[in-house]
Formats: sequence, structure tokens, C-alpha cells
Amino acid sequence: EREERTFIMVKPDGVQRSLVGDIMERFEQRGYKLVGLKMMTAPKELLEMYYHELRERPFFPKLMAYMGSGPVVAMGMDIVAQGRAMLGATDPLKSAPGTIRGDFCQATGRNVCHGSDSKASAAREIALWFRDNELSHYTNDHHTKWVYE
Ligand code: YYY
Ligand code: MG
Repeated sequence: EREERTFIMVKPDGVQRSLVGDIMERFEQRGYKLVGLKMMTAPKELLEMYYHELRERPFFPKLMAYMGSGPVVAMGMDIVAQGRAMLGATDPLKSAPGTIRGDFCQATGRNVCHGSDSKASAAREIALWFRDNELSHYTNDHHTKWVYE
């Protein structure tokens, strides 16, 4: 298996600003494979589990309000490398132009997109947001012949 799973999410501000297509397109154009996709407004309990590590941080209530403020678009992706690099830094003003955050936003609390920071967090996040039968397993020549060598 050369592929690694990651969890990508367009946050409520990205949905409100109609950036869903742009963000998904960047990952597709890079040759990453979409394996799961859904739009939903996240219940509070899900957000609390998802950002469990940050629960003691001063910005946590603000983060919960932001993330629960409207629908998000969740994606499971098969990614080989660089998925997180495409996102940019947590603070958009420290993100290089060309990255998603570097191109689309300015504030940490409105940073439009999430990407898993490790293999382990990707597995945890995908299991939180998707049921097994909501993930697709497929191959296509586009990836196996024309993206990979
Ligand atoms: O993985 P990433 O999203 O880049 O940053 P995390 O450290 O995991 O924090 C998750 C989320 O929390 C971040 O995207 C915005 C928000 N946040 C914040 O509002 N203020 C901070 N000082 C740090 C993070
Ligand atoms: Mg993170």
C-alpha cells in the first residue's frame, strides 16, 4: 500500500464563501483520490470528540461556536504525501501563498479548511466522521497509470 488516508474538511466559512469546489479541486488536481464525501452541520458532541486535544485551550469555546455555526464538507482522501503542506500553517498569515490558507484566508479562527496532522489522527478523524459503508474502495487508471509512475 503506497497510499495513506487523510481527513480533509472545508469548514463553515469555506462553505459560506463558496470555496468547496476550489478546495476539493486542488486535491483532485494533485492526483489524490477521493474516497468519502459528505455535507453536514456537525453536532456539538462530534466536535468535542474531534477537537478533544484542544479542550483546555482558551480559544476552545470560540472554536466550537465557529465549527458548529453551519454545514461543513468532510472528505476522506487517499494521499501519498504533502496533504498537510497543501493546507499551509494554522495561522493563515504565516501560510505561504499557493497553499489553501495562504490563498483564501487571513484569520486563525476562520482558516477555511482542516487536514489531518498525522496517520494516526487521520484514522481517528475518518472513523469519527464516516461510517465504514460511506467510504468507497475503487481503483482507476487515472491514478494507477497516469499519476503514479
Ligand atoms: O491543525 P490545524 O487546524 O492547523 O491547527 P490545530 O492546532 O489543530 O487547531 C485546530 C483549529 O483550532 C485551528 O485550525 C483553528 C483553531 N485555533 C484557534 O482558533 N486559535 C489558535 N490559537 C489555535 C487554533
Ligand atoms: Mg490540527
